Amino acid sequence: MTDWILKHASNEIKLRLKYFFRNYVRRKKLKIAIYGSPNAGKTTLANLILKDLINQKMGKVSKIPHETRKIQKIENVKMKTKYGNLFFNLIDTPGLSAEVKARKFYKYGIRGKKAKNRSKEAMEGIIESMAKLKEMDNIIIVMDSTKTPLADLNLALITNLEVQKIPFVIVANKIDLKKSNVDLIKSVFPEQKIIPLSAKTGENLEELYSHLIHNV
Ligand SMILES: Nc1nc2c(ncn2[C@@H]2O[C@H](COP(=O)(O)OP(=O)(O)OP(=O)(O)O)[C@@H](O)[C@H]2O)c(=O)[nH]1
Ligand SMILES: [Mg+2]
Repeated sequence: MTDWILKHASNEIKLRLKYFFRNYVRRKKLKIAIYGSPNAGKTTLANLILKDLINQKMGKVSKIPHETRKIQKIENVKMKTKYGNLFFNLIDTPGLSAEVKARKFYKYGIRGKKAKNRSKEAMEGIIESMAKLKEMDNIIIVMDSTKTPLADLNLALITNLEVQKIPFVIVANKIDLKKSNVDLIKSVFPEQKIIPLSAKTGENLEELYSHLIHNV
């Protein structure tokens, strides 16, 4: 029966069945997590999605890196689609970096014990995020399209996801800025699905939704 459906049903029917199965048969909630470099705009994107879908907020946004230092989660986010409702837990994670030196924060006026604590908390959060990667069903990798995508742990993250067979999509964020260079990200990751987007203005959010609807 399942084989017959897979062979003959249209994509629309397959998606309707998938959503029906997810919502009424399978109890486990889908986990969609946002990963990426510090300051890439992960929390801004999470806030945008949550505001749009359920009028909630994920957390604080700041120009100071490592603002998010603990994994944050909003459960039971509902996205209405023409195939049925898509329910998921949205997870925001600390910005990934191989090391977080306390002096990184000096230029933002954070010094001494405060800077040391911030760097310790950030490292703990990064380790926890990497350990939890395997629990996620789908990942949105946010990259700052005004910066080189080769910095930080983007490559390690993508390799890790490929090895663990966890589906992901790359969001090239901050396309509202003049310096944005989405082509650079495309040239570094030619095989990957890349969605240009502005988490600040909401530009192209629909493409991310469409990707999630068809791929989660
Ligand atoms: N112009 C512009 N600024 C953005 C955009 N997205 C985020 N920002 C800014 O980038 C900075 C970092 O945003 P966050 O959402 O805190 O970034 P994050 O990835 O969560 O950072 P960490 O939690 O520190 O890892 C803030 O000053 C945001 O206002 C965008 O699409 N366009
Ligand atoms: Mg954040």
